[in-house]
Amino acid sequence: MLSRRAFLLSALATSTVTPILARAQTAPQASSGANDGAPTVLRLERRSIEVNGKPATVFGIRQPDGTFGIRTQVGKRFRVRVENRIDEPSLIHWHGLTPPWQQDGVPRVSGPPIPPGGSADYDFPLRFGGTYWMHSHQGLQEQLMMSAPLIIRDARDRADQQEVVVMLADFSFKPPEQIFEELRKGGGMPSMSGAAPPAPAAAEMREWARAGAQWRRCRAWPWAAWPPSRT
Ligand SMILES: [Cu+2]
Repeated sequence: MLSRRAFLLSALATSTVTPILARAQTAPQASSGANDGAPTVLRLERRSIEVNGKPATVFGIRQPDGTFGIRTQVGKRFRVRVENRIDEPSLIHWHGLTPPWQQDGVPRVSGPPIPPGGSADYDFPLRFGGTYWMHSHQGLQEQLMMSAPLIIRDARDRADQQEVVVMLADFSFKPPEQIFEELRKGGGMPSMSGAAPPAPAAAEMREWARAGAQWRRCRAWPWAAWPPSRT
């Protein structure tokens, strides 16, 4: 049994899973992304997708025009307003960016979550380019796809090349709370003999749960080490 992290990494490495969230655009698009004028609005909302012919309701982070996430560039400010349009609190972490800690989007560390119907404003300089992502740090919302691309272009990008952003996510019709509870109880895959020692991945997941699963996993991504210092 693979841990979620291992699955994600293997999916990224082999691309053997079907991308269920993909957008393709030709770079660059001057009208998209954060800017120095009015804030870019990101709406946290529920949306419907289809997986293997069956409908499912998941979360999404989209601009009012339907754009998933943000594309912007080094040198601009990350001026964003997050509107919570779901019926539960949420807070979005800008994975890979280096905001002031109060804008880092970790509930009860950076600040309180955004209540249903509320909003939060973000404003900080973008110093590094990269292919990042944004995701909820509230409960198990990220497991229900409360995530989106976060693309910061820099001078090395070439405007004459097509840019395609593909974001992969694993999905289950089983509610994430149920999956988490099964992992917490030691529900590894039973062995052929029936002795059912816990699989290493399940043991690893339980360890993460004890230590704060989301934060640990978030920090474990390789690009979390870049840039090397935080402001
Ligand atoms: Cu993260």
